[in-house]
Amino acid sequence: MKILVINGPNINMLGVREPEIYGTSTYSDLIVFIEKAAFRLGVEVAFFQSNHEGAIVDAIQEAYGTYDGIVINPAAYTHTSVAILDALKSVGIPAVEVHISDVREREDFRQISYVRAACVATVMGKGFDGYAEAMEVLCET
Ligand code: CA2
Repeated sequence: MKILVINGPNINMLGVREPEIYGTSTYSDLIVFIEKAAFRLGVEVAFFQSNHEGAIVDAIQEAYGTYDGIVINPAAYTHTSVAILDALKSVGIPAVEVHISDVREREDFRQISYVRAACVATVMGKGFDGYAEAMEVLCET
């Protein structure tokens, strides 16, 4: 099984500010964490991070025919992007939405998720562990 892990805008800045929300670990730490979890699960994993909506759409389209599952934290685009929703629907690859923080406990504008309609599950508020849980869900799907 091949899984593509997509992270959206500012996830590359993890550990730099707002440690009370996102923790003190960096994006590089996140990659290492996911690689170890993927090894334990026996899945292949690849990573894509971008601050640009269109680049994320391109990455989802390019996953077609190559990847069996997508783990996606669209970050702020979660709450705005019909384009990412449509891209996930267009490729039909099973996808799991992940959020490091528990967005249910946060601002009103974070209560909408456009991408959720194209995902088989959502994991939120579990920190980095949420990415491992998302891969487990894909293995069982
Ligand atoms: O909780 C999550 O994983 C989020 O997807 C993170 C996004 C936020 O817009 C979503 O509502 C929830 C933010 C990405 C990281 O933003 C940073 C902000 C300050 C310092 C470092 C990262």
